[in-house]
Amino acid sequence: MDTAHCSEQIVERLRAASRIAILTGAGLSAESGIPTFRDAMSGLWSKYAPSQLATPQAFARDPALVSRWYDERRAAAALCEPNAGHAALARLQRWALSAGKEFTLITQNVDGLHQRAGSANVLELHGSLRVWRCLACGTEVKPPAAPFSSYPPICACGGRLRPGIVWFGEALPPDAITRAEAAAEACDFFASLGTSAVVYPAAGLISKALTGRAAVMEINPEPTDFSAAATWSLREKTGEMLPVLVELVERA
Ligand code: BV8
Ligand code: ZN
Repeated sequence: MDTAHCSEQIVERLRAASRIAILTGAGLSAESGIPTFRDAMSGLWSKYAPSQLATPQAFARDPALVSRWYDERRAAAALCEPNAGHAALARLQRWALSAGKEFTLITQNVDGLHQRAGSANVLELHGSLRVWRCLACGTEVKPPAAPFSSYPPICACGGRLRPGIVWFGEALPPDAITRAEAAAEACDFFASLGTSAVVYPAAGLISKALTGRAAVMEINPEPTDFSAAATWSLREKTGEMLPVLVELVERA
């Protein structure tokens, strides 16, 4: 089905929806210059795959290396700007709430760009680069934009700081995943945006939406395991497609 024909149907379903749930992945931030998880890494990190570094075992084995990787990603994200896709989702949330609809934005991303674009109440399933936690006293630290001076960074109590990130093998924040699953089950419009949909339990949200009564829209230049089951699967970039859809929704 061509994108123009889909767009009319999508806008119609969005305007008729009562409960909207959106899941985003690294593809949303790709047009802001933040590499996705499957992009090859460069420089010091070129010999690693993200999944090798994004584990408690990697941090235990080499806390300086892993905390440097996260701190460099944090500093890099702070220098990036939200793109038109982030801005469109913030506009869509304002439109939905003003029309008396429920709107839940769920992200797998840890870069904070949705919040910087103006989205509110973002459910961060995999934590945030901007939050670090002390292994000794549990204090949560939101460090200034400048990189840490040494790795692994140390808490005021002398304890070691770890990134406030959900690593592979770790449980997701109970409140975030519980609210995300409830939204995916209850919604009548679900969008899967810029995600390869291979990481669980986040990808399971798409299944929950499909099992319910939701119309499901996917936007991704590449197909995923859910493309065939989606109501609409658009081979587009989110930074290009989302502004078009939100413009049509607001105008209709
Ligand atoms: C857990 C933080 C249990 C780190 C991340 C079934 C059930 C439960 C668990 C599992 C399960 N099966 C397997 C597991 C284990 C595992 C898992 O899912 N493994 C996968 C690899 C098979 N899951 C876990 O370990 C989870 N924990 O279940 O714990 C438990 C329970 C109780 C008690 C103890 C334990 C934890 C998962 C979270 C891991 N942390 N992130 C960090 O950032 O460093 S996941 C990380 O990878 C990202 O956050 C992201 O979620 C994921 C990558 O996915 P994407 O965001 O989709 O990014 P990706 O690069 O893959 O794809 C980008 C897409 O964008 C592409 O499709 C591309 O085509 C597209 N794109 C590119 N440009 C654009 C675009 N799209 C649109 N526009 C563009 N311009
Ligand atoms: Zn401490």
